[in-house]
Amino acid sequence: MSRPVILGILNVTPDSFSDGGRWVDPAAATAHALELVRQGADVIDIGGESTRPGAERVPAEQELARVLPIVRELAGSGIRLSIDTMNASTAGACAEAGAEFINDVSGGLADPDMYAVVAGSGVRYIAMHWREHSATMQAAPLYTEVVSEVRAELGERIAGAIAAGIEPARLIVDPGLGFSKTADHNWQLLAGLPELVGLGFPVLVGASRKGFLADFAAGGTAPAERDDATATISALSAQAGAWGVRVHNVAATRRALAVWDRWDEARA
Ligand code: PMM
Repeated sequence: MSRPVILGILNVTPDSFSDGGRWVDPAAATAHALELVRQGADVIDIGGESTRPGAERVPAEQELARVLPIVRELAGSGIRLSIDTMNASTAGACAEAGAEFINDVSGGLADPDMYAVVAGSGVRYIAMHWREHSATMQAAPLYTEVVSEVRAELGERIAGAIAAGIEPARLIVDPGLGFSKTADHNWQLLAGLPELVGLGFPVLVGASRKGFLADFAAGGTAPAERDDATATISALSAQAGAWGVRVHNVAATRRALAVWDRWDEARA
């Protein structure tokens, strides 16, 4: 497949910035995941703890109680799953229940047991660039040269993961747009995607509906108004060599990637 993998977002949280509270009921969550797959999602990324700026932490047991029934149900239907968690205990239980990816926004910094659990489970690991927890992460994001610093810090996460026994072929990296970053930092990281691709690992891009896209909203101020801008970024990320995109509106990104794919095919 030449186009990037599409991870469809399913937040089973009461407080995520764009879809908080909508999919808390397991039946509604499962139905939404099936709809995202119908629209073209390759993988469903399930999160049980909000990481929006200012969010407080959720106990790991509560996070697991939110996601595990949905993981079991969807894995039973043969759907490929990613679990958005910073907790090794949640990662381990979900891997056992059939998840294929662990998506750790802290890149292993939040839980010292994460790398060992992933190493032992055989799942793929998405290491996102992160500096601190959501409660304080937007206080004063500081970089001299954001692309080279994010690249170097992701390199450190990769080295730590490999040292803990995770095979390199199982690793994916993510620049962590909006996590301890200003809008300018996000744009510089998008423009610098080829440099991150140059690390030699698949790169995932998570721009969907984030605040830095508010200037390009279709109409009002609701996060969903940023879906056109998100789909545009999906196509540009494909062009820059991204492995995958993590989005709320799968249908819009799927259409944008189909256009990109046709364009790319004509070049071959
Ligand atoms: N962003 C959010 C949550 N999880 N995971 C990865 N790998 N990359 C991201 O950019 C990312 C993430 C925050 O957004 P949400 O509230 O829409 O889930």
